Parts: sequence; structure tokens; C-alpha cells
Amino acid sequence: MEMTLRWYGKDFDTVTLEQIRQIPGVKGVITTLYDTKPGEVWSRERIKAMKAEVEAAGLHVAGIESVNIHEDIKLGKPSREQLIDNYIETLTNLGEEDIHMVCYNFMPVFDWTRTELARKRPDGSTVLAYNQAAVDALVPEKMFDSIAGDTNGSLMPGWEPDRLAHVKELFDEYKDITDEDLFENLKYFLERIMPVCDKYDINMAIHPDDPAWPVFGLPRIIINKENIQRMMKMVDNPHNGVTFCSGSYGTNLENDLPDMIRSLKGRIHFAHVRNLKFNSKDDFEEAAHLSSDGSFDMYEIVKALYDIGFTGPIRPDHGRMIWGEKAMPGYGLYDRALGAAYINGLWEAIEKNAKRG
Ligand SMILES: [Mn+2]
Repeated sequence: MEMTLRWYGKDFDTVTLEQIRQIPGVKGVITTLYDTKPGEVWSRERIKAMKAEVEAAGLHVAGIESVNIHEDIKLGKPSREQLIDNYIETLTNLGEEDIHMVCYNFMPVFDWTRTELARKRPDGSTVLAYNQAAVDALVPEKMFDSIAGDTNGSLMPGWEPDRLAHVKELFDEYKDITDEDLFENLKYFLERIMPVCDKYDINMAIHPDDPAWPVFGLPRIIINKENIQRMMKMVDNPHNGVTFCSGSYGTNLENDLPDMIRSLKGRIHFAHVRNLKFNSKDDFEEAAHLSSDGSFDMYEIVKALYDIGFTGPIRPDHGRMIWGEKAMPGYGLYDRALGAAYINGLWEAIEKNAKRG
């Protein structure tokens, strides 16, 4: 594995490349062109400039999170032809610039759902949290208003204003779309892009839906072992792979995370490792990465990744807001740096034990 940190670019992130460079063991960043819109072609020049900036700081671009998928592709509308052509052009430009991992998701309308962005924990840290009763009581298009005050001035990924302006229309368009339709539309997209992925050795890594069940009546398919195996088989190409995100699959306590990892040997191209603390089945909050602070056995998760021979980029995921830091919720420096150090420690111990036999 290669330890990385997500970085949104200097115009959007409170964390600098110089700070990331000083986290022990972090050599790469996972970044994006945060001001591009879904469906837009990423120019070779902009990708080259992004790479040069990261490399000037002594780091490298370990992959992209994300190249977002236009809703028309998920909906299977005729306009998807041009939009997929554009996506292929973006992949070509990334491949030409020697970038080989692209994270994306296929979630209708919302990238992710939380009901609080700054729930206070007993130690005074604040974290993102989810409560099902609060979601059930929400009108979807009002969700953003209800929590917008907690973003610390950041533009939250997946909640861009122009997307939000169309939430109501989007809900109408998804009214008759079933899980089966969504699988079909995903298959169509993947079959179109696989040739360019083969040509440039680009690993596509689908991020699970978060939370891992349908919200607001929208279809959601990347939620459990059965569905992800179906997706791997329906386009059986090693470049069709996954981002294994423990915090997203883990929202459903029925998902056995180490078992899922083992079942995806050779198809995990990127890993997000984080812990959640469940207060009940319907209420969870993001904990520190340390096993004892939450509900997951992080040792078993990292051990499963080690055992399948995972070599891709890995990153600590959302961190708590601690030590007075003001940053995009989940994406401060301090707690993610602690997470990276902890995961590195687990990996070192697992590796040394394995080599000792
Ligand atoms: Mn994730």
C-alpha cells in the first residue's frame, strides 16, 4: 500500500502540500480539479499543472478523487453518449499524464448524506454524524439548509450550489429508475470506458454509496458484497474495481468488512480506512481511527488488505475536528494525520509479524 492524503487543491483546501509532506510515510496525494463540473473535459494542460504543483512540494499524484459522473449517464439519457465521450477524453488526458487511478461514484443526486457536520463528542472534538429519524423527517432539498451553518465556509464535495439548485427536478427524473436500471446504466458506462482504461492502465475505483442503503427513496446499488460482486462480474475486467471505504460499507452493520475485502482480491484499487461509532443501528458518528474509539476492528480491516496483497493508495478518511482547527468538516489536517500514523503502525506490525512467520 501507499499512504496518501486527500487534497482539494490550494484554492479550496485549508491544508497545504507542505503540511502533508511532513506526515510520516505520506508520499502521495489524492486530488482533483475541484472547480470542474461533471461532464466537462479535463484538459491536458490543467492536469499537467496540477501534477507539477504537487511534485514541486515533494509529493506525487497517487490518483484522482473524483472524476464525477454526470447525472444523465446515471439516468441513461440519450445525452450520455457525448458525456461518456467527454469522460473518455478526460481519462485519456489523465493517462497521458501518467495517472492511473480514478475514484468515482454512481450515487443518484447526493454524493453522501449526513445529518450533522459538527456533532460534539465527550472529548470536545466535533464529527460528522447520521441519524435515520432526522433523515426521515427531512425534505431532501432542505437538507443542505439545515446543516449549511456547520461547513466552516467550505464548499462540500457533492453539494455544489448548481447541483442543489436542481435537486427537485433530479428527484422527478429518478422517479421511475430502479436498481436494475442503475446497474444497466453503470454497465453501459463501464463497457464504453474500459478500452481507454486498458490502453492507459487506468484503474477505475467505484466508491460505495454512503450510507449503504437507499435514502429519500432513491435507488442505490453499491452497498453490499452481493451487489459489488455482481458489478465485478458484469464487466469482468481488472480495471473495473472498487474503492474500499470502510466508513461507507460499514454504515450497514450487516456488512462484514474484512470478509468483503477478502472477496475483492485484485479488484481493490484504492482504500479509505476509517472508523464509525454506532450509538444504535440508526445513529452513528465518525470516530477517531483507533479501534477502541469506535465500533470497527481496524486491525482486522488493515490485516485483510495486507492479506490480499493490496498495493494501491490508501488514505485515512474523514477525521474529527480537534485542537481548534477550522477546516472542511472531515478534512482537517490533525486528525487525518493521526489516522495516517495509526494505519501505518498497524501495517508495519502486520507486515513484520507476517515476515517472521
Ligand atoms: Mn470514503
